[in-house]
This record gives sequence, structure tokens and C-alpha cells, in this order.
Amino acid sequence: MQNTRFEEILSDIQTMDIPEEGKQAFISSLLRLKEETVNLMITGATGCGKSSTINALFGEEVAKVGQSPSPETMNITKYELPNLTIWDTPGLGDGVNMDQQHARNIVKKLNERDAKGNLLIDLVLVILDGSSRDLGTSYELINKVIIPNLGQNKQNRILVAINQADMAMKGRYWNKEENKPEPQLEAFLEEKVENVRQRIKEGTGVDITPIYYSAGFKEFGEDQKPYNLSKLLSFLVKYTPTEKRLAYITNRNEDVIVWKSNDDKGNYDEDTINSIWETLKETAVDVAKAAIVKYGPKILKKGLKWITKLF
Ligand SMILES: Nc1nc2c(ncn2[C@@H]2O[C@H](COP(=O)(O)OP(=O)(O)OP(=O)(O)O)[C@@H](O)[C@H]2O)c(=O)[nH]1
Ligand SMILES: [Mg+2]
Repeated sequence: MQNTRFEEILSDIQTMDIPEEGKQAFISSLLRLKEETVNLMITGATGCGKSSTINALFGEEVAKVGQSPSPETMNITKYELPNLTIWDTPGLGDGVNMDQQHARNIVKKLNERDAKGNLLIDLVLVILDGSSRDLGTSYELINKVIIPNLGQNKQNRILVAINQADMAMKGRYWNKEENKPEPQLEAFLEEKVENVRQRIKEGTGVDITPIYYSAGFKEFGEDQKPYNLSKLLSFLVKYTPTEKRLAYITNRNEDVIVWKSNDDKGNYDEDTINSIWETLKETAVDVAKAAIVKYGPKILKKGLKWITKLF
């Protein structure tokens, strides 16, 4: 599949100031990673912001954003980006009959296997609507449909993210100028995160760490940028199998402004870079490992510089 950013990276390596042998080894490691595809399921109730989140993360117009009350995503929609396949999947909350169908679709997809016999879906991102007081159907979705069908290693295959953080208190305490929550809203969101964590723990015994963010929106001439999107990305990368992580970076939204507003509880870009660096170290083919041993610091430094350049 076409992946121009991948090609750019490869040609960058050609210009690195290291011996030819090292370059070739680096390139063959990367070519192997190029064969890997992440399969990411994004699910959640109608209007929670699945399409908006996909567009914020990977660039506008990847997924159509619905502004009408009728659900845009009636069934599973597949978006194929280079090395990254997104399964945009309706969650529950569309009435008994529709919900049964949605649940069946999700269970089937979660049990699907790839050509190698591994579970197809690497990671499920469940989006909750932070502006909604009643998250009952979302708990139903997570506790009864998704978690029981995650197979082993459940903890690492689900990420729960509360979207529309700006609207959690009906728009109050959202600082529009700085595009971030005021302390009152922040405290409210922290509490929400803790409630969600507890409800899932009680229902399934699985202890996960939900996060909150805002995908932003463009409506009525207003253009609100995302909040905590870098944080969301760093969690997505961390929860994805090492050999598949690079795809998030090569497909990342090029509009740098969407990555700017984040809480100050961590350095999320650095976390992402470290996760990717882990990928390169762990998945380097033998000859690259040998080259790293032989040319050590030089390759490591160049490699890091190259990854950092992507941010
Ligand atoms: N204020 C605010 N609005 C948002 C946010 N994220 C999404 N929206 C709005 O919420 C509405 C629904 O968003 P979508 O992205 O279409 O939601 P969806 O989950 O894809 O919806 P369906 O495909 O119909 O299930 C749109 O009007 C978005 O602009 C956010 O972080 N803040
Ligand atoms: Mg949608």
C-alpha cells in the first residue's frame, strides 16, 4: 500500500552519516515493520464523536462527521490507511433491536482471526460521550459485550476515552481562549474518570485507566481545536503491539495545531517517541542489531533524531 511518509523516512536514512551496512540494516528493519498493519476498532454510542476523533487523529475527511441526529454509521465502516485499518463500529443506544445487531457485529469482529490465526483486532478504543449524564448503555457495551470478548490480556486491548470534555458541565468552566478546562471542570472530569474506572472494575474485575479529551469541532463558523489528543495518541501507541506502532506516526494528522493543547500531567509526545523507539529496538532484524552493536551511539543518535523530526 502507498505510504509516502514511510518512503520519506527511508530516503532520510539514505542521507544518514553512517556506514552503508548500517543504513541497509536500518532500512530492512523498517521494511519489515512496513508489512505490519494495526487493526483498531473505534466504538461508542451514536454521536459520541467517533468520526471526529478519527479525523482529529489522522487528518480531516478520513471519516465523515455527522451533524444530523440520524446515525451516520449504521454498520461497521472500514477505513484503510497505509498500515492502519480502522473499524468504525456503532455502539449501543439505538433501541433494542438495533442494539442486538450492533452487539452481534462487535462480538463477531472481536473474534475474527487474521491470516496468521491471531485475533484481527489489536485494540478497541471505546469512546464515551462526556456531555452525557447517563453512561448506562456504555457500561453495558464495555462490561457485557466488549470485555468478555477480548480473549486473554484484556487489560491491554481496550482503551476507554471520554470525549467532549469541553461539554461535560454543559460548556461551563471551559476556557475557550486557552482551549482547556478550568480547575472546576478538571476536577469534575477526574471524578468522571474514576467513576468509569470503578464501574468497569465492579462489572468485570478488569482495572483500566480511562482518559478524557476533546476531539474538537467545526460548526457555525467556530473551529475548536482538540484537547488531550497527544495524550490519546500516546495511549493508543502504548497499547498497540510493538511491531505495529509506527503506523500511528506515519498516519498522524499533519496539522500540528491539533496536537498542541494537553494537560500538564505528562509529556505525551515524549511518551510516544519512547514507545516508537522501543519498537525500533525490539523489532530490528539481526543484521540491524549487529549494526547497532557495531556503530552503537551513532545509529542510536541518528535514529532518535529522525523519530523526533516527525513531531
Ligand atoms: N463540543 C464538542 N463537540 C464534539 C466533540 N467531538 C464531536 N463533537 C460533535 O458531536 C457530533 C457528533 O460527532 P461525530 O464525530 O459525528 O460522532 P459519531 O460517534 O461519529 O456519530 P455516529 O457516526 O452518528 O455514530 C458532531 O456535531 C461533532 O462536531 C467535542 O470534543 N466537543
Ligand atoms: Mg460517525
